Amino acid sequence: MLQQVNGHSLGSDAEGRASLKGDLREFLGGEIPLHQLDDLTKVNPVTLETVLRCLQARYTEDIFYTNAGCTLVALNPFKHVPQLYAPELMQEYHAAPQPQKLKPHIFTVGEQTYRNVKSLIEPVNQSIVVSGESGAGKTWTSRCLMKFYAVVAASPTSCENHKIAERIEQRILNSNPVMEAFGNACTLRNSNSSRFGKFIQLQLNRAQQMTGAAVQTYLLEKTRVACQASSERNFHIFYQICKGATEDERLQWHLPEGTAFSWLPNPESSLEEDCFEVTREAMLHLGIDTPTQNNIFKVLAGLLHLGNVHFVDSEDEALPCQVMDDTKVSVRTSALLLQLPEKMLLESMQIRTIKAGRQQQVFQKPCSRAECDTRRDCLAKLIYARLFDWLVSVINSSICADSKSWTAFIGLLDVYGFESFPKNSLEQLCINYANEKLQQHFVAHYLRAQQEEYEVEGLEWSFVNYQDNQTCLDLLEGSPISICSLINEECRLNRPSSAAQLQTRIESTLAGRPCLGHNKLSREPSFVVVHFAGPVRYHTAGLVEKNKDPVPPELTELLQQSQDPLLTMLFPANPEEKTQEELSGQSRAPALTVVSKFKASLEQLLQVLHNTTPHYIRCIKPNSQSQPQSFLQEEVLNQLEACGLVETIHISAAGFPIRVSHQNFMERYKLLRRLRPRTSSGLGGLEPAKESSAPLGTGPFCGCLSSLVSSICFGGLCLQRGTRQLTVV
Ligand code: AOV
Ligand code: MG
Repeated sequence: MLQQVNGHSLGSDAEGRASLKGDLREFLGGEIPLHQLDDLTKVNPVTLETVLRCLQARYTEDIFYTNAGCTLVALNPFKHVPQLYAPELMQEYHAAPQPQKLKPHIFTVGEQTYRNVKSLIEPVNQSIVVSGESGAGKTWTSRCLMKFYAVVAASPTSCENHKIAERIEQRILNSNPVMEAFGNACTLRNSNSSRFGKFIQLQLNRAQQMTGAAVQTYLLEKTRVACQASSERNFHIFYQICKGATEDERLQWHLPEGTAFSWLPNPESSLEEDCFEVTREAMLHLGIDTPTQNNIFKVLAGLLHLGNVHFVDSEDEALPCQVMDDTKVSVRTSALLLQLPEKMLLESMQIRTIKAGRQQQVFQKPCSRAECDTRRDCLAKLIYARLFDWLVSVINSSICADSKSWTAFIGLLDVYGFESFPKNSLEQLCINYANEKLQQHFVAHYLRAQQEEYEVEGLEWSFVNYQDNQTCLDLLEGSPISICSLINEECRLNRPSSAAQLQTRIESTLAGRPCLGHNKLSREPSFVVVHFAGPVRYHTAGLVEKNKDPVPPELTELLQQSQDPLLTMLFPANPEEKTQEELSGQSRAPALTVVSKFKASLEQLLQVLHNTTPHYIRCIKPNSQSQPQSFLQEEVLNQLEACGLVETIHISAAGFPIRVSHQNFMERYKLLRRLRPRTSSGLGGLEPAKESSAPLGTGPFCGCLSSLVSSICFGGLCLQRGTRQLTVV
């Protein structure tokens, strides 16, 4: 791999590091040490190799942020660097006349975004898209940005309409530990991996104070509640309860110390499970009082006991499978904690009810052992997913501002990063599909649209080629036939299809598609997709069933019988609006599949992003062992290649970093119309012939302007392009 980069061998990691110092001179004529290059557009020549070496030189010097034209590259330090996120530093970036002149930092992006909101004409919504593979540092970065805005955009008033009158920023920050406790888990790639996507809108008023926020979440990986891959763990909150509960709570929740739970694998200590107090405190601040919290934890303890229920095949096929003797107590405890009739709980797992005929006659059929297990898991997923959604809605009602009190928002996007595990299923397919969509957004917005705009503006421009991921998206979601459509069709046809059949269907129907990889090595039925970030093998076993995500109506009916206050609220007996699951269990209309729902929610998200000014932060994981001071060239190289960083730098280096619409420019710089330039750089072109008739951002005026101006210092009225500098005092 390394040998292929521009024909150079990059050598081993150690060699690379040793030769770095010498190489600095080679690249830069011996003038600036490589680690001091704050912007990768200044690396000369711009190649994967030079970019990699510059990043490595900086990493070795503990410099973790580097500009790459329009994007910021954030290397994960894998160690605490408290001074990098100190409130004083936030203030420094906030107060700087030109924050982009300070050292590259996520606070530069934060501050620029913040200033951009304030336009002369209309406030402009902004978004920051944080991307990178699993464990690269997206959630960390979003959290730090939220803290930044909490400092620089602090609202002077506290929120009175809440039981705890306190600053809104603090409540917004409190949403993080709660959502991470319930939605993050330890995976092979990241010990605090987000298992849901999140888009948070920080709402600002005209005075640019944060008055509220709204969180939108995407597809929680609920299967994790009942099934964890080997060496992985369940959601943090379960470990937090088991470790953090007091003696009294242990008694109430039936969690005697040392109890082994099937759904709590790998209980060895981790930092996240020590956070029970932090989670509880944050919940309290968000308006979830202690009795409600205790209710939540009691229900979660009920789920843990449910996971300990195991079935054995019955000798008589006409009889339902029986509960293993030594797990009968778990049924009792679970029923007690979930406040369900024990017999009904058990039967809902053991017996399937079928309605048939015109009269909708009810038949009962005993379930096989596998079916009993599936129904038990389904019950847990159903409760956990509803609980998570409810928590998000409580958080929203606690932090969301009245629509009249804000005029623009800054959106922070933190989704699960690209993943490839030894076994990948529908969860990874959805996660990687989301990452493809975001990459496409970047490509469309930056790499393609920007170059097309230069062309339209009539600017001299030699097109920079870039890797488009459209072919992969066509394979995943394109019409009429794609992987998603084939999986959906299997669900719709509702026919028994084996994992091998699905593999054959995908491979034969989509044969020849460039991103469908060769699938020779696997013994298990699977298919390979060559994503922009690398090839991933998806196992087809259980894929269709996961996509259907069926909820037997008996399970919802069971939960509607619960006497538990929380479950009564989550599963009302007479819901005003039937949920998707309930409808799917009761009507004959084809239910929406997981993939279809996810696709629709992603499209909505992209629509929101399209209507904002986007900013990009690329998080890079320097090594897959999450170790500090280790920069593995090949691993970084793969990430740089995948995200098209070199192309981005080329376009940024040759392009125009700031584009101002005709109207905005004239508004701000109308003074210039009457001034003659001091140099003979031909500023006569600034005089617009037909100022009002030109559409915003286009027309001869803007073209001429763009060719004159490669950077505009708004504060100091200074226009410059390369050596032809024009200063207006
Ligand atoms: P992710 O969000 O990108 O992965 P995280 O933000 O959870 O990754 O980062 C992974 C881990 O790296 C964190 O738990 C920290 O230990 C460490 N880390 C990241 N950024 C920093 C930083 N700036 N300073 C110090 N440590 C850091 V995933 O959620 O898995 O896609 O689904
Ligand atoms: Mg994350």
